[in-house]
Amino acid sequence: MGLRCGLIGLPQSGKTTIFNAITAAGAGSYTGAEMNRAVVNVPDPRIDALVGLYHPPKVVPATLEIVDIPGLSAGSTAGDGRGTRLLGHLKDATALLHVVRCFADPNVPFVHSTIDPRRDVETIDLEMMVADSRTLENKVNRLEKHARTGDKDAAREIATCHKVLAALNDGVPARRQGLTDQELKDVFDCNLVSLKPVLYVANISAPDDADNEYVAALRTIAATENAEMITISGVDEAEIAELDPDERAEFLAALGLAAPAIERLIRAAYRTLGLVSFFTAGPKEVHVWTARRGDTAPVAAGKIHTDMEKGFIRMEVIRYDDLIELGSEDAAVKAGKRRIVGKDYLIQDGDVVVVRFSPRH
Ligand SMILES: Nc1nc2c(ncn2[C@@H]2O[C@H](COP(=O)(O)OP(=O)(O)OP(=O)(O)O)[C@@H](O)[C@H]2O)c(=O)[nH]1
Ligand SMILES: [Mg+2]
Repeated sequence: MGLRCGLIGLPQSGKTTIFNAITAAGAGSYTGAEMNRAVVNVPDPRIDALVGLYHPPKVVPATLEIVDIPGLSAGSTAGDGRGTRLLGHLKDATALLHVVRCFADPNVPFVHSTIDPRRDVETIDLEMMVADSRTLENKVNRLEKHARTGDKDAAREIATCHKVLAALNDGVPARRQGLTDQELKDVFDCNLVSLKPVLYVANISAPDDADNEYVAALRTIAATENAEMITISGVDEAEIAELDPDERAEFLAALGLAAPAIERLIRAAYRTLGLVSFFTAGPKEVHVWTARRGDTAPVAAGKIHTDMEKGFIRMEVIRYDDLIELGSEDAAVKAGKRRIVGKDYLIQDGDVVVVRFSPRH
């Protein structure tokens, strides 16, 4: 399961600059008139340590797909506006990275003469809600004839659509409507953009500007909706991404940054989405897998192969820290650090696992 993030924000907020910083200007990226798309490996220092133990010929990191669309402006989703089409590129995104301009630089044009994160966030939310309203209305129109012939499911889905529509009209994005599991299922096929979890990205001019008043305003917005916010200096990070690894570490240190934007962003995105990484590791391959926090062992095993979920027998788990500290699987087993767990075990970030399953289940 690759993570897919869509960059969203006003024009000239710094999305493409951040896209370039994250994707190191293009490795495997596709650049079109209407969007940029790239797949990057998720950096994880634990991979190197595991490779150091097993020296496998193959290493498979987790991936992040990132999509960058041009900025939306107020009114751009009205009618069959361009904004609607642009948002269509984000339909399959798992999460949105909402880039908000938090730097005041008169030399960089902007749609407004002032910097105001609240106004900007509300503008983008509104565009998403307008687009979602139309999607829901279309669904209602489509289902009405079924409901008239007594289709109970159709009637329930219509009722849910009306409920979500009413809240959108009141200015509440779908992600903040507290929808029940059934309601989420009812609107699942709509791929509502305002339902997607948001990670706010404050684009600042320099890392030491991370405490400016705009960042503070955005942090408040993020806090009220229980979302995360990170600061990224788009221009600096784009420069960092172009350096070779040695120089990169030096440059980061000089800027007072602990990790490049991609690492901070990924960690925040994983927290936002409740994702954890677990590993399979051996002489043939080190492989990073992504599961949801709270997934049981069989569900996590199913990320590796559906047969492993269906025929799940047990999982053997060594914590990454124990494995590295003790230096080998054998040593970990001798130290009693390998646990045999069953169907109820909840997968943890950093588990190194072997799945035992019956293939002909
Ligand atoms: N001073 C300063 N300028 C920045 C920063 N980030 C981006 N810019 C500049 O802002 C301008 C717009 O940046 P883009 O990354 O193209 O913005 P965008 O959000 O992709 O814009 P659209 O694609 O038009 O929606 C460019 O000239 C960037 O060099 C920053 O952190 N500080
Ligand atoms: Mg752009």
